[in-house]
Amino acid sequence: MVMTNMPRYLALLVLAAVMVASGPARAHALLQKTIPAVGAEVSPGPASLRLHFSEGIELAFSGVAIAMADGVAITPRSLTLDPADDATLVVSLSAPLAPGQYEVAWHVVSVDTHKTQGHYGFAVKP
Ligand SMILES: [Cu+2]
Repeated sequence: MVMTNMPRYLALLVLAAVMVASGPARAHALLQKTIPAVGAEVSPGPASLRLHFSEGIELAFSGVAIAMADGVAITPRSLTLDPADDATLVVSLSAPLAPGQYEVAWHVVSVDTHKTQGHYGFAVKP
């Protein structure tokens, strides 16, 4: 009994180890770097935002929402991928952001079809 169950038990252990090793760190698109940076205070206000992820992004299934601290939404002019880097979303704005506190909410689908989402803030100084 013990002998015949051993291989299956080992196989499950190996499978678990593989899943841990190739889990979130490699397989999902995590936000790695943004411009302006997370929590930054910048001046003058940027005319675009850049969000760099750990994996390539499927633009059609990804989105970025920008809102001021009072809840007023900033409608982006366009959302594109950096032509040189499919892991970087570029949010072009109709005008440079005015001074204030901003919250950026993002959701993306990486090229492996996994969904991730998050949010961060930054400020534009007068
Ligand atoms: Cu993934």
